[in-house]
Amino acid sequence: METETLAQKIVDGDRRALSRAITLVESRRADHRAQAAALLQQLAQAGRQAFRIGLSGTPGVGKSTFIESFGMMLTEQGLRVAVLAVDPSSTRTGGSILGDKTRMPLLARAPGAYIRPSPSQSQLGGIARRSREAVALCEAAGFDVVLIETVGVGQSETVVSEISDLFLLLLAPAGGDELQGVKRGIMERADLILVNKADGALKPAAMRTCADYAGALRLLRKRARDPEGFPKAITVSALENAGLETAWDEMQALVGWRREAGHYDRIRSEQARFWFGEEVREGLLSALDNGAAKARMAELAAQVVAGELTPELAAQTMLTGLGVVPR
Ligand SMILES: Nc1nc2c(ncn2[C@@H]2O[C@H](COP(=O)(O)OP(=O)(O)OP(=O)(O)O)[C@@H](O)[C@H]2O)c(=O)[nH]1
Ligand SMILES: [Mg+2]
Repeated sequence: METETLAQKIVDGDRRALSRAITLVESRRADHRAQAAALLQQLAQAGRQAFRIGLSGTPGVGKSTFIESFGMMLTEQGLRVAVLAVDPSSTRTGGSILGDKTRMPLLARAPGAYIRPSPSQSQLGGIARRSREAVALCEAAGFDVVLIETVGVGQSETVVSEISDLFLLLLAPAGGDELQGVKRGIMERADLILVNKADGALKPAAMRTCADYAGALRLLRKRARDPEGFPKAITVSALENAGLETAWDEMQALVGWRREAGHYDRIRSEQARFWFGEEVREGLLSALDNGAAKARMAELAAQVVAGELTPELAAQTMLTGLGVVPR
């Protein structure tokens, strides 16, 4: 399909065109990459913005349940919601978003919602780019809210927080009073901590965990992007739909403040700059990832091993061949 036609259909809200475009940005083929880049440039002109919400949490914490309940609440308010997943491992079973469609039976059928299954095999760098581009496509398609889910295993949180306006960290009630080994780097990225499962017998533990995290958040270095009182920790129950309105109010309050204070646009610009750099770095690495480049590397490496070339000169020869270092 022509890029212009595809772009127009996406802007008009055609779901099949959107799915097709996401498949396009997931492709590694050079001609697909070129078409994807042209498509995204064209769609950027539409200037549409969604509220991008990143969501992370360890397996079993209730991400799918939360997205189902929270997503339904938003669609019932008339908002259009897209759900994307950043799945850092292809070997993961059970929690894959395909399985998630069955964990989100209501949202999967809601007319205002769109759930995109995550691609199966991939490397993290590739995932980052695809997720970011898929978010841009959903924005152009007119979704009001884009939820980007990832399982909490480390690196994928960086990816998700760098494509989100707001980063949610979902936690489960802890047994004791110890913090759940959440890495400092992840805590520092959180805008709102939701302690889930605050219901039934788990409620007291959830309240304690929430208080512990509220305390831990106060010890973090203050960020320019936050108003007084943020980042904050609150309890929710995705299962019983408790606290979800409050959570949504907090999210809107935070992002509303950031918009007024100029942080919203600044954060988005910084993210764009970050991804530009990543894209260039990734492009340089992928220039090494083909048969001809690998053969040339092997050839030069053999000369280095044989003592015919120094590592420095061999590297320079390689880079000159790639056009990275001038002749
Ligand atoms: N009591 C209680 N249980 C919940 C709540 N939310 C989720 N659960 C349960 O916790 C279990 C895991 O929920 P999921 O939503 O699948 O968790 P997840 O984070 O998506 O898990 P993965 O996809 O494997 O990473 C399920 O048995 C849910 O029913 C809640 O608010 N309260
Ligand atoms: Mg899940």
